[in-house]
Amino acid sequence: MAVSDHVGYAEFMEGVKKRNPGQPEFVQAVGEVAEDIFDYIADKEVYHEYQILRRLAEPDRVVSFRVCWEDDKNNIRVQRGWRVQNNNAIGPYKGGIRFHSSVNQSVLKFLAFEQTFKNSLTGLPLGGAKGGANFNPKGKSEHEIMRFCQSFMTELYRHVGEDTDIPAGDIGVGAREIGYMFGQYKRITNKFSGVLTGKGLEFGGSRVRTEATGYGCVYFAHNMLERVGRSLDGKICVVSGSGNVATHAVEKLIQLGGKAVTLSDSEGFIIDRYGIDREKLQWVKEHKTHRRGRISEYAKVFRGSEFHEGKRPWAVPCQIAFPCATQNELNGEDAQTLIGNGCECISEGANMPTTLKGIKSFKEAGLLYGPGKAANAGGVALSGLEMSQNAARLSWDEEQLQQKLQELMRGIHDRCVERGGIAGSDRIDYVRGSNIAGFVKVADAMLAYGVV
Ligand code: NDP
Ligand code: 2IT
Repeated sequence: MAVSDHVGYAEFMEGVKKRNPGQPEFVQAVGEVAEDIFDYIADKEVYHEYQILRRLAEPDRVVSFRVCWEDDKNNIRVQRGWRVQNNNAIGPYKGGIRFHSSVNQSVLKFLAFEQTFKNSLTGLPLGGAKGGANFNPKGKSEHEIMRFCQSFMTELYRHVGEDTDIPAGDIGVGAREIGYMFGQYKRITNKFSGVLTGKGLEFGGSRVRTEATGYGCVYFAHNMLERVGRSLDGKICVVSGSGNVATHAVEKLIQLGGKAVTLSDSEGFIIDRYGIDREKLQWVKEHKTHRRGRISEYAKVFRGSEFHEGKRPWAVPCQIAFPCATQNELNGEDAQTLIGNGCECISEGANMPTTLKGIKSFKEAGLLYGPGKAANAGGVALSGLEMSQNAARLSWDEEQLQQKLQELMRGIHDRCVERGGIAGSDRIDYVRGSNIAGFVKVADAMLAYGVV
C-alpha cells in the first residue's frame, strides 16, 4: 500500500470513536497521542503497514470481574473491578490500581493507554496496564477496606504475577491497600513475590517509591526551567490535589525554594498566602492520609488561609502550576486564566489533568508544558526499581535511590527534548516529544514480533 493510501488522523479517530462508544476519556487520550504519531509516521511506511497505532489503541485484554464484600452492617455489597492490560511489547504489564466511585472502563482504558507510552519513556522495560474498581473508600472502616482489598485480589490474582503484570497504587490506593492486597496474594498463591509495587519497606517495598511521583514532577519542572536558564527559586506555585502526589510535590518545592500556596480536594481548594511550609505540610499529610480528613479544615487551623468551596485553584495568580488531582481538572478557560496571570510553566503530576483545549492554549502561548506521561513518570520508574530490588532480593539505600530518581527524570526530560524540537525555534513541544519517544520503542518491539 502506498503511504498516501493510508487512513489519515480524522478517519482513524472516527474509527476509535465508533469502536469505543461511551468512552470519552479513552478517545481523548488516543486522540492526543495519535495527532503527533500520525505526523511522525507520515513518511514511515512500515508503521502504517503493520497497523501499529491501531493495535496500540486496542488493549491486549480488558478483564472485568465482580467484587463482592460484606460491610460492617453485614450488608452484601457488589462492585465492579477491572484490569486493562494495554501492551506488553517491551516488558510485563505495569500500572496502578484506582479505587474511586468514578472508575469505569473508559477511565481505566485511557490510563492503561497513557501508561504504555509513559513506561516506555522511562527507559525501563515496562509494559502498560491499569486497574481498579468503582469502590469509594471514603467513609469506609479499616475492616471494610481490608475486606474489599482481599476480595478484589481474590479475583485479580489469576491475571497478575511478577513476570506478567505488576500493579501498584493510584487514587484511593496507597500503602495500606497495597499491604492488604499483597497479603491476600501471598495467602492464595503461597508465594512471596514482587507482584505489587508500593509495598511496605518491611515486605519488599522500595525507599523513595512513596515520594517519587511528586518529587519527580517537580524535578521535571526544574529540568524544563533550567533548559531555558530559569529556576524554581522564589516562584509562586499553585498545586491541586492533596493526596500522595500533591503533598510530595509540595515537599520537594519547599526543598528547592518554590512557594506552594494552594492544595485542593474534591470539595474545593485552600489558599495560604504565607505559603505551605514543612509543619503545615506535615499536618496535611496526617490529616488527609491518616485521619482521612477534608482539605477545608486547613483554613480553620492555619491563619492567613482560606477555603474556596467547589472551586479549583487555577485562578490564583502563579508562575508555576502543578495539577496533581485527577483527569480533566484543568480546562481551556482555566488555561487562559493561568496564561493571563503570567504562569510560565505547568508540570502535571496527575494523568491527563488538562483537556485538549487546555493543552492547545498552553502550546499556542509557548509555555513550558510538561504532560503527565512525562512529568509524573517518576512514580512508575521507582516502581521499576522496586521490581529490580525484589528480583535481586536486596534493598538499595535512600541516597542511591534519590540519585536514581533524579537521573531517571533527567533521562525522561532529555528524551522529550530529543524528539520534541520545534522547527525554527529553540522551544520544545514536550507533548510531541513524549508521545514520539514513548511510541518508537514500543512500536519497534511490536515490529520485531510480527503480526500478533
Ligand atoms: P490520592 O488518592 O493520594 O489523592 C488524590 C487527590 O486528588 C485527593 O486530594 C482527591 O481528593 C483528589 N481527587 C481525586 N479525584 C478527584 C476528583 N474527581 N475531583 C477533584 N479532586 C479529586 O491519589 P494520588 O495522589 O496517588 O493520585 C493523584 C493523581 O496522580 C492521579 O491522576 C493519579 O493517576 C496520578 N498519578 C499517581 C501516581 C502515584 O504514584 N500515586 C503516579 C503517577 C500519576 P479527595 O480526597 O476529595 O478524593
Ligand atoms: O499512573 C501511574 O504511573 C501510577 N499510578 C503508578 C504506576 C506504578 O506501577 O507504579
